[in-house]
Formats: sequence, C-alpha cells, structure tokens
Amino acid sequence: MLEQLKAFPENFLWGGATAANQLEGAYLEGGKGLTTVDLIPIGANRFPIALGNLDSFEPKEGEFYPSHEAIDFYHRYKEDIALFAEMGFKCLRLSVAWARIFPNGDDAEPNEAGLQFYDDVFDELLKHNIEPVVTICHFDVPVSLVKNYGGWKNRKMVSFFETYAKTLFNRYKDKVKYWMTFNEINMLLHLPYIGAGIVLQEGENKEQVLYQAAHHELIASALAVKACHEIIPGAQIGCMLAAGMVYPYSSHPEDVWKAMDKDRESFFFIDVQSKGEYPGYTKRFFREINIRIDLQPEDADILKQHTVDYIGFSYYASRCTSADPEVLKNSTEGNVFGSVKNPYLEASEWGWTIDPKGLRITCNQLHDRYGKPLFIVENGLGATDVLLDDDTVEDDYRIAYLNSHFAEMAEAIQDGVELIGYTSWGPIDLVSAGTGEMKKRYGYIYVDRNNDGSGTLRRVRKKSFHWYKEVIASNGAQYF
Ligand code: BGP
Repeated sequence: MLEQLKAFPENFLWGGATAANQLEGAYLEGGKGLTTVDLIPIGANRFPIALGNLDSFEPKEGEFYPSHEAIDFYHRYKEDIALFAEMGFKCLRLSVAWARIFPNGDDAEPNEAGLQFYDDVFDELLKHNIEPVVTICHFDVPVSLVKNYGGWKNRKMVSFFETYAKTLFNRYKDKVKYWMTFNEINMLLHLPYIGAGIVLQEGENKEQVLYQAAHHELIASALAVKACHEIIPGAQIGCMLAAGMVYPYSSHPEDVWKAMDKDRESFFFIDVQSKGEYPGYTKRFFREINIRIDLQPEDADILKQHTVDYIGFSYYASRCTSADPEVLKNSTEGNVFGSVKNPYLEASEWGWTIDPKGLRITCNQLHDRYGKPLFIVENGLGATDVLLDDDTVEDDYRIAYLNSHFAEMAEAIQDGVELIGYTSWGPIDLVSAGTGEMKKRYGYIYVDRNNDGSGTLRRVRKKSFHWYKEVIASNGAQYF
C-alpha cells in the first residue's frame, strides 16, 4: 500500500535566519574587534571592496557603515526574541561574530564579554523553547587576520578557525545542538572579500588564489566537524550552500552542458564537504587552467573522515544560462550570480527571479546528490515595505512568495526528501548583505530604520507576522 505522508514532520524546525553583522550593531562594544563587514560601506565603494578589488582596513570619513549599528539586536535581543517566540519559532538561525570572541582572530585567550553575550542570547532563546542554530562564520572575518595574514589565502587561518570553533563548542555544548561552518561557502568565488577576507593584489592569479583559499576553508570546515563530533556528542553540523539551480536556456546540448558546468562551480564545495573528496570535474578544471593546490599530506584524510551531517542551503532564485553569446547578452546581474533572463519567470524589485518550483527541484537535486538531510536555512523576498499610518505593513506580496515556496517544500517532502527545517531569511528587517540597504526588507517584523541610519529602531508587526504564526501553529497543515 502506498504510504500517505504528512506534509511536514512533527518536529519540523520552523524559524528565521539572521547573521551577526547584519543585525547586532554595537560593533565595538564588549571588546569586539573590527570585522571585514564593519569596513564595507553602503554606496559606490561597496562592490569594489566586497569583490576584493579595493582594500578597506580602517573606517573612512564620509562613508556610512551599516553594520556599526545595524538594528541594534545587541541591546534589544530580549524584545526581538520575544517577538520570534510570539510567532511560535521552533528555532532561530544566528551567527557568532568571530571578532566578539577573538577580537584579532589570533588572540591567545577568548574575550569573556563576547562569550557571555552569546550565553545570554542562547539562554533567552532556550527560555522560549527556541532551538539556536549557529553559523560559526557568516561573512565576517576579524579584519586583523586580513591585514596580518591575508585572510583565507593563508593556511594559518585553518588553526585560527579551529581554535575559534572549539572555543564555541566547549562553551556552548549544553545549549547548541545545530551548527553550520561557513555561510554560503561558494560565495567565496563571487565576493572574495565578503566570503573569505581576500583582497586581490595586482598580478595575482585570481583562480589560483580563490581555490587555494577554498581549500583552506574546506579543511577548516572538516576540522570543525571533527571537533564538534568529539566535543558535543549528538550534535549536528552542516555545510551551507548558496543554492539555486542553473537552467539551460534551451534544450541544445551545449546549453545543457553549460548549465551543468555552472552548477558544479557551486557543488564543488559541497561535494568535498559531504562526500569528502575533490570531484573529478574539479581536478580536470584545475589541470586545464593550470591551478596547483598546495596540499598537506594529512588533507585527504581530514576531508574524507569528517563530512557534514546535513546540507544547509539558501534558496532565493534559480538562474539560467546559455552557450550562445547572443543569448548571454540578455543577462541580468540582479544577484551576484549573473543570469540570462528566464522568459517564464517574474523577478523581485531587486531583479531576483521568483521561482517556487525551483525550490522543489533544488531539494530533490541535493537529496539525490548527497542523500543527507536538508535544512533550508535562508529563503525570502526582499521588498520595499510601506509602514501605514495605523502601524501596519500590508505585505501580501511576501505572504504570496512564501506561501508558494512552502507548497513546493511540501511537495519535496512527498518526493521523499528529508527536510529538517526551514528558516526564512531576515525574520526581522535587517541590513542587506549585498547592497547594505535597510530598504530591502525581508522581515515579519518591520524595523524603523533607513538606509542612511535614520529612524527610531522601533519594531512593528507586519501582516506576514500573523500569517507566519498560523503557518507554524498548524505545522504548515493549512496548505494541504
Ligand atoms: C545571502 C546571505 C545573507 C542574506 C541574503 C539576502 O547571500 O547569506 O546574509 O543577506 O543572502 O541577500 P541580500 O541581503 O543581499 O538581499
């Protein structure tokens, strides 16, 4: 007899996802050191810096750095967590700011005030029965590691990261059971400074530098998996991929191949983290463009023995490519990933393709490829919201976006995909990683703050707040 599956499993982890640098603020409080993101301004210099083409080691007069105050979660976390609890969150994904724990990255001892801050935050979450899901590194590297060592170009980063990760595991072993190593690890290829604290120097071979840094992160990630398993029995530690399939623009085999090749640029990272070895297609790519990765004798074993427990991923959009240069001319750079415009799909105000079916496809693709539990740790719609006079935000467009994605998630579960949970991006409005704007809002909770830093920081429940509360209360059941 065919088994009738319930859409969402009993213990499904509904919640939201955040990152320290995008919501905490208090950028120098409690002994915190400067991070890479603290030195990325909003405006014209943002992309040159994020891409690693322009260095930024000190704050500059006349620039505005959104992370410095962000939405002040550092001082308001109790109020914010109470709002998440009101929606019924089962989990909250958040990251630890590396430079709160090791202000310079290579300090001999961790900073107690930083450790205490996260103790307080985790306690507050647990008080509300909200499971913390912790990203160890979400884009913000202590800037002195970039200045003094060249960021992830340098193998020394592996041991700094290992020390940092072990410090977290030892301190929070009774409070945190779900971990992730690097946020969107494949972003290193697209935004090297944000992804890996890399500033490219004149004359450097970009691919060589990026893939060597990737190797260091992959080794560091595997060593963190090892330490997590040793220090916290029963904990789950995953990787985190910026996912979203690349479709071929046509059924021409050259287009199909190009799309597959593009997808593999990202899958490379997860293939190593999940299967424990470099895939043949990457070795071929390295041979063809003459890249030589500096390997230590123990590396192959480290990668093989310490693979991740689950596959975490973000999904916002699918992409599309073609082998035909004429078609490629119709590309958008809506996201950091370029894409040929897909004639069948609409896009968000920021040019991100809206493709709910793509989420089902991605879930199935990752399930087939890795056979491990999946965790959707980011998804959502960045949009301009209007706060109305009666203190509401009528964000029906956000509800429609999320609703259509939940329906496809449920389909994926019926397809046999094992899904641990879903955390929508930015459950409270926060700073955009890409543009540095506040205007690009994802939240169920509106925050009164503008791109230039003006605003009262007041929190307001949007229409989607009440809607998401019902989704969680019914465990998604109302959709079926
Ligand atoms: C992912 C990042 C997040 C987040 C999200 C939305 O790439 O992991 O940090 O910001 O994208 O992107 P944006 O903020 O640019 O809209």
